[in-house]
Amino acid sequence: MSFGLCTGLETLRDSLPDKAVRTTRLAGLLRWPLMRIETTPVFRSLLTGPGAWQAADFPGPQDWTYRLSPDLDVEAIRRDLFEGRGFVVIQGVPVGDEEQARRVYLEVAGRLGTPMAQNARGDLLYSVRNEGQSIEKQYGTVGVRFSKTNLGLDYHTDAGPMFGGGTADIVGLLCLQEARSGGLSALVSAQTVHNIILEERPDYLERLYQRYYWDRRAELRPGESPVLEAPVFTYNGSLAVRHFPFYIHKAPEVTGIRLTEADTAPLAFLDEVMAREGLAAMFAMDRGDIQLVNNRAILHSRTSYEDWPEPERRRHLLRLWLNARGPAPGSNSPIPASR
Ligand SMILES: O=C(O)CCC(=O)C(=O)O
Ligand SMILES: [Fe+2]
Repeated sequence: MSFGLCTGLETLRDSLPDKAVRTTRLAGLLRWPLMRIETTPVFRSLLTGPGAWQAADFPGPQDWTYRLSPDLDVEAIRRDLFEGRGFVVIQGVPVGDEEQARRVYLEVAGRLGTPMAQNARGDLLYSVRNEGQSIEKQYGTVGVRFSKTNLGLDYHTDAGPMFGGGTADIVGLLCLQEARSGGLSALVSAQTVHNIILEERPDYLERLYQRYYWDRRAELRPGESPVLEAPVFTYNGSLAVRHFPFYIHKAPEVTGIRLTEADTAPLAFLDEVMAREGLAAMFAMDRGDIQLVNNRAILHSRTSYEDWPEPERRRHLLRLWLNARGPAPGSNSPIPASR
């Protein structure tokens, strides 16, 4: 279905059924098919269980750390990711030979899911390192990402605005080189954050279950929409989070639809909650460590960092996105990798 341009566009859009191909405007009213993620009713009870943790619940990093060995317990890792705290670190990947490290990484992670393409080019392993990009000056160019800078990254989930609205079930990061200083990882539980917002600002929680526009920052397949419409929280028997407010704040440049205080205050509050003392599990990744996080249950961040002067000693992580469950019911279904 496709509609011509007309006045009262927003009214027209709102009157159209979900999933229908609809039109909206792009800098002078170009047309594109919209991508929408289904919303769910707000979950208004406190979430309990091992997924609703705070840092103090763990005795220390040994609680979430595995060691790579021939009898690595992949089923225990899977349970940790999907029924437990939502993250693990696997130590001991040999990284002296990068090709070998890539093979081992793909082999281990491949036992948990199917690697997904991370950009329109189809990369399955993506280098997170400072390539001197300027988000400010180059934003909107294909491949310009925070992951190619040494900036700190605020709490987010990965792949939020990516292909077809699909997102990764698991995010992996293998550390090939550490920074000279900084670059620490911090993780928070979406369930814990959800509980806090429910108790303190239930009105904000309502908004976070409604859709926002997300700029998809030029990482598009032919014919795809440059924006996604998706809520931050959904609850389909379990809680799922999708968060990268920078791209929500960028969306008005594409859609022409301004964000109001009622849109932005809940996002800011979410960030404020995540920054609270005592919530985050924090750790440094060493060479040969793989961090795996459940990308719907955990929000991750890293502090800014400084590199060694030698180019070959730059901090370098290999990122992997896994589809671990096959297409999930509802809207967050990941799209498998294609090359
Ligand atoms: O550099 C890190 O530690 C995390 C990077 C990250 O979150 C990302 O690339 O999405
Ligand atoms: Fe990330």
